[in-house]
Amino acid sequence: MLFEESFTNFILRHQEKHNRTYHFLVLMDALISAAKHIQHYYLTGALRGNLGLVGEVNIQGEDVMRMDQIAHEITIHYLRSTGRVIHAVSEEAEEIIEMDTKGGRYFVYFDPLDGSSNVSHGLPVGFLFGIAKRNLDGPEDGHLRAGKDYRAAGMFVIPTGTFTLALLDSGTWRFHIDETMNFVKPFRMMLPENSKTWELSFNEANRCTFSERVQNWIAQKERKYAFRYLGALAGDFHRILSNGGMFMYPAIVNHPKPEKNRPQGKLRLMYEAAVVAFMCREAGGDAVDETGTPILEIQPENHHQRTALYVGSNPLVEEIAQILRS
Ligand code: FDP
Repeated sequence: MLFEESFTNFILRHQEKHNRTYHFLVLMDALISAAKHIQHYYLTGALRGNLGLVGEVNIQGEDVMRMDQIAHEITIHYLRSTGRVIHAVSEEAEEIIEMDTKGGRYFVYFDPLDGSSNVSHGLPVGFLFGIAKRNLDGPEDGHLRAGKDYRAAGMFVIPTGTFTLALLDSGTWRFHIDETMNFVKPFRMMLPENSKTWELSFNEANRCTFSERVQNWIAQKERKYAFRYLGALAGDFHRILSNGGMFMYPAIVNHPKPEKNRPQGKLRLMYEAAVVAFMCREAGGDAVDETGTPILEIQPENHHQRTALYVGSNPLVEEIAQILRS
């Protein structure tokens, strides 16, 4: 029989190697429990009629709760129970969620169910999270941290049973769920240098709404790379991490209905863009916004701030960044 190294063992070794406490282990255990719980709901959701829209009634005659709301509540439950989280920011909550403001050590920024257009089809969605740490040596310095100050960031692609975690200065690692529902087999992800497998991932339907220079850049590349788009950032970025290339959600600036323009971009900085940017950097890649500014350098001004995003293999991100900066 073949037994693979478990996630718990992997993190334990990591913490011991760096002389760290076990608090982080407790936090990770909570996030993993939340992800498994969400995955369970997701897998059985269609059967129970729970993947529908708010206002619908399921086959048990209960009001349908939106899957993203369920995922949010599950995550809050597990995070709160750790006693290690000061504040959480969730895509599903307008306000910052206060937890253990005295004893907590971590800030957690998360989107518990990303890629909502896939939900009613039962197709892959993401659970993305970034973790920052309280300033333990002095007065607290605020909860809105730039991605460069994250200690870790990760994503579950639900319900595929894959989990990817990046640890500050220690790489990006992928795990798979085994028959006992444990994440196992750490595998270090590095973006492939050979461009043969590279892909571009973006919503082609939006193409003519991008700035002219972005459209021109795409036109130069379209014969070179395959285009792929699942419509869930975690799933699309999962492919880019393995195959290389670039995921982008550019600013919408040329929409035929100007009120539909999104010059700030669509994705959320703290729990979407900075999370994948952090994982990408630890895997040898990079990420920038519409001005060519590194995503990890952007200091958020509010917790639901949006940004445009270009993330992936260095040569492509560098190329587009130069165009965006010019
Ligand atoms: P969604 O709005 O469907 O929840 O920010 C969320 C996100 O999904 C990403 O996961 C995804 O990459 C993108 O937005 C999809 O947006 P489009 O449907 O506009 O392509």
